[in-house]
Parts: sequence; C-alpha cells; structure tokens
Amino acid sequence: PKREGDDGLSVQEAEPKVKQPPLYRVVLLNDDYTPMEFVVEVLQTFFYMDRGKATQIMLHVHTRGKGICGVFSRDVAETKVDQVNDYAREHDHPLMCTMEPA
Ligand code: TYC
Repeated sequence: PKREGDDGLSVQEAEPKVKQPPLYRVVLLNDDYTPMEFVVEVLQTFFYMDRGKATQIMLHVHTRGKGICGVFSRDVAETKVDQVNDYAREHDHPLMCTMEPA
C-alpha cells in the first residue's frame, strides 16, 4: 500500500488478503418416483432441517423442479451431495442432488 513518503522501492509489503472461500449451493432435483416422505427424511438427516422446513423445501422441489438445501464451502457441499446420492441409491430411489457456485 502507498503511504506518504513511500518511494515504493524499499519494501514489498504484503497486502492484507482476506479472501472468502467460494460458496456452493447444494440443489435437490425433482423426479417422479422418489417418495415425498423419503425426501423429507433426507432433508432432516443431512441438512438438519426440522420437519416443517423439510416438508416446505420438498414441496418446493416437487412443484418447481429444484430447490436449494443449503449453501456451504466446496468440501462440505461435495460431502452433502455424495451423502444424499449414496443414501438415495442405497434405497433404490432416483433422487438427485447437485451443487453449483453460489
Ligand atoms: N415428485 C416426487 C413424488 O411425487 C416427490 C419428490 C420431491 C421427489 C422432491 C424428489 O427432490 C424431490 N413422489
């Protein structure tokens, strides 16, 4: 940073770098086969929603095609996506979860 009397030649000072980590939306996609109750259970289990909030998000996804489950750092978002997709597959449901830059 320039200061008065700074000829810019003496010292290379470090800028105070306060870079926020990029955030990602975890998105749930609608399909015709996954039971509504299963989706509510997923939202409660992996996103710590209460039953009312989980039902609201599930119905939003059901009617609008997709919906945001939460916003997280990349590592956490990737883990959530894998947890949901693995859990859905284990139960033979086609439910799909993805992530996108927030
Ligand atoms: N559309 C599904 C049904 O009618 C319910 C559903 C909701 C599925 C949300 C996926 O992400 C989803 N049984």
